[in-house]
Amino acid sequence: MTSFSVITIVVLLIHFILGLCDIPLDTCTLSCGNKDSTVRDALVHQMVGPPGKRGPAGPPGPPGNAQSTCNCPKFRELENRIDALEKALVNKEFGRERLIKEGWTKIGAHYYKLFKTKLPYKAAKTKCESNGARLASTGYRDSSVRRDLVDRLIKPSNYNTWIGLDDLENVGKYIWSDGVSSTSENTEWGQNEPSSKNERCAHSYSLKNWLLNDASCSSDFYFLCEI
Ligand SMILES: [Ca+2]
Repeated sequence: MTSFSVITIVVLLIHFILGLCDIPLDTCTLSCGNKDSTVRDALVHQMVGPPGKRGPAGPPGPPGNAQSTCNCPKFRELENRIDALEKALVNKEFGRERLIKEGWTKIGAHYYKLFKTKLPYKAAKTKCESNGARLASTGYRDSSVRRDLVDRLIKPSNYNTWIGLDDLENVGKYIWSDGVSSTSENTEWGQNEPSSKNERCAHSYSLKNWLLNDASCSSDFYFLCEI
């Protein structure tokens, strides 16, 4: 075959292919810029027909990697904190019921119990601590709470009552039993009190309208505990 014949056949084939570019097909619009592939696709489409329906779902895949129920440290930390709060709440509720059953009274933010047992200051302090409490101090500095304590607990007993205030560590430097230093603003002494370096423990004094007096720590008085 001569080269002329070959060229002629190629030209005819190109014309034939170019002619297919204009064949309308339902699944594609032929583009002459992508002639070869679109012609091939069109021919395949006509020979094979349209795609069939989607087949049924395949079998389930293999199980994923086994891991703990929580793989998030922050979430675990929050879980632990919530558990701790729940336990604290239950303990607080239980503690409140126990205190009320044992005769403690809620005044202000704390619970109080007047022990009508006459003891010296240090023994009274120890007795409060054995009950998980301290001699009254934090609430006693609050004038409103103090008025309630005197009116509801101390005055009805009509007897001198130790509270938590002494200068046993340093003479003249009174410290409340919760560790707060006494000042003229947070301590309401009776008139002319404190009166003696030998009187180093404070009590609610019946003879001075239940204001504070420094007395000998060996005196036997009732005592007021605070939780
Ligand atoms: Ca005194």
